[in-house]
Amino acid sequence: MNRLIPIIAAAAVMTACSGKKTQQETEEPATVTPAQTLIARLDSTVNAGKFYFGHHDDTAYGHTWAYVDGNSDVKAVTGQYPGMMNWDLGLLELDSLQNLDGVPFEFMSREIAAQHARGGINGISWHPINPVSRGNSWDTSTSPLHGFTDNPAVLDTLTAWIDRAADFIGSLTDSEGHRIPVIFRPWHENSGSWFWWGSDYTTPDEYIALYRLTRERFDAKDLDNVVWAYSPDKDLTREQYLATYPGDEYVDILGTDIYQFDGEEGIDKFRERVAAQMPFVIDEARRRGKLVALTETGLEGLTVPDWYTRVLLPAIDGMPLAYVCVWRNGNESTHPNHYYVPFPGHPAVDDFKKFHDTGKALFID
Ligand code: BMA
Repeated sequence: MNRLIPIIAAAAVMTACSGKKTQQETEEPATVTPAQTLIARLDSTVNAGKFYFGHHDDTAYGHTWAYVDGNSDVKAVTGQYPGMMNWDLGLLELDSLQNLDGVPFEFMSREIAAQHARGGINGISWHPINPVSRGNSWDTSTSPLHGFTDNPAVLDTLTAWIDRAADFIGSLTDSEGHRIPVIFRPWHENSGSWFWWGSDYTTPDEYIALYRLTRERFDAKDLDNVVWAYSPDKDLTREQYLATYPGDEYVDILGTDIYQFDGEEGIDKFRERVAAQMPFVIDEARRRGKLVALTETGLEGLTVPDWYTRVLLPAIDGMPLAYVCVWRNGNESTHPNHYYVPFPGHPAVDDFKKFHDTGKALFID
């Protein structure tokens, strides 16, 4: 990656490029935002040949527990928390106190601060309801985005929801009141057609307008702690990937969600998918001075016990990824097979420890 400009210098260069007075002329220290600090950290991680290992809802609940202070399935197995935790804003748009998976937003704020305090990083995704049908993100019975910029009912609703998301993210502060940087990854997997913002329900221009509206509303509130990720799904050509790209001024991380399916039999397909897509994403990121991430991956139920070292690590070997995030460990009471990291007693424990011990994936105490 050629993003090695020290961040202070980068801030000074940006000031200079914007035609404003330079640091020397004004003798004011250049302001380094929390977002720039996080980007610089991710850069140096990539340059060291490592990536943050991420897990969704890591400290909220695991396979056999929920809301137990300090608990984490990743920690129970490896002794450390994942270097990255992901959280989801779904239902924040309705001012709900809990997200779509029951995680209280107050708990989320505290855990984001705790993860930041221990030196880890946080990501935020968002599964909002369909603004017209009021069904969930997967309700594609109506296509709210068709013509939405000229439809005040939809535009106003989305704008209000985006503002709520911005207010929440802007409220994330550490013990000294400083904003905590987060990776925000709205409108993900848009190349598929399972969400109402998916490709069958929007034109590329409408998708880009939605993503840009989101960023513009955040910027209007002067949020300086957001690193923006773009993450379409698998099986795309470079042209398809770029067709809905919001633009270099809107995006910091070029990502892709690629899961493995079908246990042992699906390994080759997963490898092929990663090998077909990540190289052009990496190439585009390099040319644009952006970071790259495998924004979601995993094998549900870990039916291949050595998946982490036999499949995942070789698939991404040598790729300059800032992070690799796997999805949640649903509770066995409601989601018995919906987990992506092993928990104590699971056959994949030894391999996951090996994955941890390679030192390539960053975990945190
Ligand atoms: C999906 C599943 C769902 C969950 C959703 C949002 O992949 O885990 O059970 O509600 O993500 O977190």
